[in-house]
Amino acid sequence: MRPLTDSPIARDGKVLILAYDHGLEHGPVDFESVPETMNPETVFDIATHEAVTGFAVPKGVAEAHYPSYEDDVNLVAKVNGTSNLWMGEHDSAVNWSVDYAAEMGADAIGFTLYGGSNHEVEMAEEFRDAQEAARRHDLPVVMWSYPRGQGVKNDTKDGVIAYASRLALELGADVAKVKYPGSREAMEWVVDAAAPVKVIMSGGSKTDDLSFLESVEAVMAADGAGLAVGRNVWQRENPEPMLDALQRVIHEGQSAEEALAATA
Ligand code: FBP
Repeated sequence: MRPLTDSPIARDGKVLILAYDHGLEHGPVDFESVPETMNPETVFDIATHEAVTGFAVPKGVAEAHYPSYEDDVNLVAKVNGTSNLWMGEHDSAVNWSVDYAAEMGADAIGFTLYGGSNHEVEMAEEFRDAQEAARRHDLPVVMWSYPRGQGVKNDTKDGVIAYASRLALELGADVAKVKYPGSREAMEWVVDAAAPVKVIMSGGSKTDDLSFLESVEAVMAADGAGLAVGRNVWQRENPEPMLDALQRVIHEGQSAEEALAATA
């Protein structure tokens, strides 16, 4: 494991990654509610908010826009990803080498692993190559650890999510990004299962301000390290108040209600 103390993707041990790989993973439909977000520059601008410690994008988006933002955002190179058009068993193509991501100036790499998929074995082997290359470049590794596929009956069950965070530890990630298991108590198990790997919550589809911030508060109370979020930030007409609130909950330890009251 690589301690994150000298990595810009963590601040005082807390992580807030803004994710923008949705054009690849879900397609342009995710940009319909706020059409300006189709333009990656709109979301790069959002990622310059002080609360954000890392910005996760696929290679093509980074090649086109990161050079203009390299002083303002910390790049998390999302090195694998697959479209929603693919209907087979869950899998993800490695479409960005770690060497090239490092050359481009990446501060960390992101890698999806679908534990439980019929492709888990080959994905774990691809993760090995990416993780070892990241070590050679001294880059931390964030695992999007999402159990899915024929081996997984219920991917929202706390035991399955604890297994997901544990896979990140066992395979050599530095940060495990997992789905929220629904309560602080369940999240404690998920965090304990991966220690000392840092565990962060994956944002999910857009919800109302309070319930979203309450889940982030529960993650922090469970000793989680923070959040990786996409739609719950940039699908808001004005994402700034939400990022202000996340700054308060993640970096300043406020409750969801305090943070919302302060940003109202
Ligand atoms: P969200 O906060 O919008 O859920 O983004 C986090 C993320 O992991 C993205 O990096 C990725 O594109 C998406 O979720 C995957 O979502 P899904 O659960 O539909 O595969």
